[in-house]
Amino acid sequence: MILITGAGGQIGTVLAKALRKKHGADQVLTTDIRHNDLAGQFFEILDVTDGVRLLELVKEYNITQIYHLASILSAKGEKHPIPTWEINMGTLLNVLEVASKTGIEKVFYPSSIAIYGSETNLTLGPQFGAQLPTTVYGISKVAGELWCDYYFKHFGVDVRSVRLPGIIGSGTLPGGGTTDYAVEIYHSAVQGKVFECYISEDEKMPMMYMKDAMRAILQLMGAPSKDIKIRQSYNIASMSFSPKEIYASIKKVLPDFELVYKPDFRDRIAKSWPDEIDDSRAREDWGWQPKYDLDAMTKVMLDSLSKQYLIK
Ligand code: AKB
Repeated sequence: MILITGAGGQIGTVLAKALRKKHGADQVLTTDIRHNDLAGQFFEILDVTDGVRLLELVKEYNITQIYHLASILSAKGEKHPIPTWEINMGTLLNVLEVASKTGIEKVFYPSSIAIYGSETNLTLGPQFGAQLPTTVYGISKVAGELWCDYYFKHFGVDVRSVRLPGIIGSGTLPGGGTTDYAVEIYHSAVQGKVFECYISEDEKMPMMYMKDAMRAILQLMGAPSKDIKIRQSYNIASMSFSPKEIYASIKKVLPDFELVYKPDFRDRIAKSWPDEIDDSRAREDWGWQPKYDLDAMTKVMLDSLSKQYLIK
């Protein structure tokens, strides 16, 4: 059975659905610190900082794979640096420790484009090197990647990871991230509201449509172990755009949509990240290939959200 931590979040809710479809609803145990409507047939409250409880659940449900999504993201992390470090690192170490003690077959760990930092002044983030993050979240992801590699080399834990860009989907809203504007903008557009954008107009960040992100995670986790040659984390890329570009893409469909720029501290975080990342190793090693570009994503996001808001 598969255990997902942080399953009530933006990625967790969609991943739980995808894993249920692939492996069967009775093969997925979702966990989170609070109950969620999309929790599914098997759900347990779990604060992953509690390693004893995690171990109990792994034994009780005969868990063979863990997808560890619970984490505090970049913007929220800057408001609570020490708790963010404790939560992000403590939970990962509990997962890796339990995996090594119980013979879990595979672990998935999402890293992030936040591992890069402004000192490196990058346009294209490379697969290796140049990891000088300026946020606590980014520091925790760099350290987390190294711990994954360590547990693979020293204890044989088959842990796999991708550095996720901003993920955009029409389901559960993201919370506490720097890239969240790229989801919120679509909600404002379909509701006919003026969007206040906290990122400056030309600031590009790497982004990805949720369906592509799901394919990447499932493809990585399904690949033969010998093909996973990088055990820190793989860069995966799809599209990269600025607020001005996503605004223009939405205006092609909704010409009356309006936006005002009010950059805040999140703009500084965005500026510390590269515009794009080099994902050639993921393409070579396990065949990664994105499908959606900005206009294709805009179309599906606007279609899907228009239906959701009509129902509400
Ligand atoms: C964030 O903005 O913090 C996340 C991320 C890029 O990891 N979406």
